[in-house]
Amino acid sequence: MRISVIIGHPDPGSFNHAIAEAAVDALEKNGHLVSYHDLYREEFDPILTGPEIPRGGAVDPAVESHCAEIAGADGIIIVHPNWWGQPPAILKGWVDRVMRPGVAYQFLEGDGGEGVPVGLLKARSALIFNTSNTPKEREMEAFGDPLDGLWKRCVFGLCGVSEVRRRTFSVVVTSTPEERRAWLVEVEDIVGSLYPPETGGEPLRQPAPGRDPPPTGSRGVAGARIGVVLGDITEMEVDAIVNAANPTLLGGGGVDGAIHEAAGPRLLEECRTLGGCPPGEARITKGYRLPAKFVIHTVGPVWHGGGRGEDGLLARAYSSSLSLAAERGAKTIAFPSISTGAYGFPLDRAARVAVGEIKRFLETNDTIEDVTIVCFSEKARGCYREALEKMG
Ligand code: AR6
Repeated sequence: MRISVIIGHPDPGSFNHAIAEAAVDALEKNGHLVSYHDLYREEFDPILTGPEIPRGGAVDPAVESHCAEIAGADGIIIVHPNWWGQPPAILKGWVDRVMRPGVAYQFLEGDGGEGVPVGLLKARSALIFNTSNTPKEREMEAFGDPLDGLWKRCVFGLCGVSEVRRRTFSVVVTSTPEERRAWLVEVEDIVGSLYPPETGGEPLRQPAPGRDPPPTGSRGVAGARIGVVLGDITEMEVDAIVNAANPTLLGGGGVDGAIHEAAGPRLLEECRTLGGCPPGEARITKGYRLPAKFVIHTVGPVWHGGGRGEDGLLARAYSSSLSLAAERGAKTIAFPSISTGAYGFPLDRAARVAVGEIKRFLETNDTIEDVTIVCFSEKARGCYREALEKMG
């Protein structure tokens, strides 16, 4: 399952972060694909602007990326402290901007917004972890636990998530290390019971079984320099690997999360200096702990049905990455299947766009000797092989 974990706490050493990390560990142990967002670390902008409000309004790419991830998540975990009976403003702003009409809910035909909306989130369950310095009895007596209604009814109930569990750990400020350790074990247990081990589905880690033999049939010179493998891109021994990032360039789930995890924290430090990247463009960093010398971060389009220039943007994500690789003298480069995970681009169409664009680039460029498309599932490998056979 794809699980989004969203944390809103300003201190990276906080107990909230320990909770989020324990949740991520439990999810990964059970084979789930985690999309992790530390909103303060990402410097998420919580301010919803006027033009953004209506359905179809102007949404900035960083928010659009969050929208795509949350719409595609099978489960959602939120971690935050109880401040004034509310989440920190940054998290409230995330709800304002990401739980949009058309993404998280919609009104029925003929309803101008006064009726009861229909929830659109795919996730069937959500889990909220809170920390508090108010004892439980006083919270109930004096304040009525406003966070419970906020998350269960106002947010997730309205957006169609039927099962919402919540656990508050209190009082954190006076807790002992033993208590906190026990709480973290409880976090793992709760997460494990709601999101048990994956059976079947797309495996997360697969051995790279080597390159497929070149497809048969007549192939041009450019096609001969393109290969398709099944494997994990973080293990590729090439000059540059490409990351399917989001416009913040500050990490995320899917292949982005895997690359940051394998490269280590210095990759994120360098990414912070880049100031983001719009869809269709690319930026380059060092590879740090990866076997690859460089990481090229590109941002593919979020799929909206094909009528919003998605093909063109996807093609540009490939060509921008290849140009940057060639500028830096990289001779071998590996791509993941950009936009086909959280961003929802149909696989067979993405494969045709990718192979077509890579081929076009190689026809006029001699620096790059070899391009490998690294697929994470048999299904993806089949689509890229087919595109290569038809176009190579
Ligand atoms: N190696 C190769 N391919 C992988 C790996 C891996 N280690 N892990 C996943 N894939 P996605 P997108 C495949 O969602 O659709 C991120 O959170 C995966 O099976 O990673 O471009 C970013 O921060 C799928 O086929 O990228 C953005 O917010 C493909 O990589 C957002 O997701 C791409 O899936 C970008 O979405």
